[in-house]
Amino acid sequence: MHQVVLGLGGNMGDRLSLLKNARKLLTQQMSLEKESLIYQTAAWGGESKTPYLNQVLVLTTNLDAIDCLDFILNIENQLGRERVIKWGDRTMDIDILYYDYEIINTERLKVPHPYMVDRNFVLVPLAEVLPDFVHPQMGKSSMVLREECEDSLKVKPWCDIS
Ligand code: PH2
Ligand code: MG
Ligand code: MG
Repeated sequence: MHQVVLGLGGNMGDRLSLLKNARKLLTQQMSLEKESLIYQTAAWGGESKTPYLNQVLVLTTNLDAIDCLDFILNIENQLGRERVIKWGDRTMDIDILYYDYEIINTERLKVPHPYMVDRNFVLVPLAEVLPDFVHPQMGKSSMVLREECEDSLKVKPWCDIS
């Protein structure tokens, strides 16, 4: 079994239902171990003024990393994802933050997610669910990464999923 940590987010459509649907589709092939609260966050990077809902899930799966990626891309497509511009508005983005303790550096897949350490909308929910997990490249826990992050965008709890 592998532990995979996913960052979910979207800022178009019925954001809450889309997060719930993503979770439902993910758990068809993976089992859910932990989920963060859902946070409302200002759009990071790009030009968008539309706020996101973001959440981090911890799952276990038998899929290897590249099969996880294909599975996730398929779910994004099912949930209406269209890739128009980088960091543009989207219904659902699912990023692999961590896959076990692996470092993966291929053209298709980079793990840990290269931008995660710059983003409060990832680090706040991550520190909630895996405070002590150490980033394999940075050598720092989620809590330390969150404290050191210079991102000033607000990340506010939105609601519990239950
Ligand atoms: N995703 C992006 C770009 N900007 N901003 C927030 N708040 N949340 C996101 O998930 C997000 C973003 C590209 O993946
Ligand atoms: Mg992303
Ligand atoms: Mg993505």
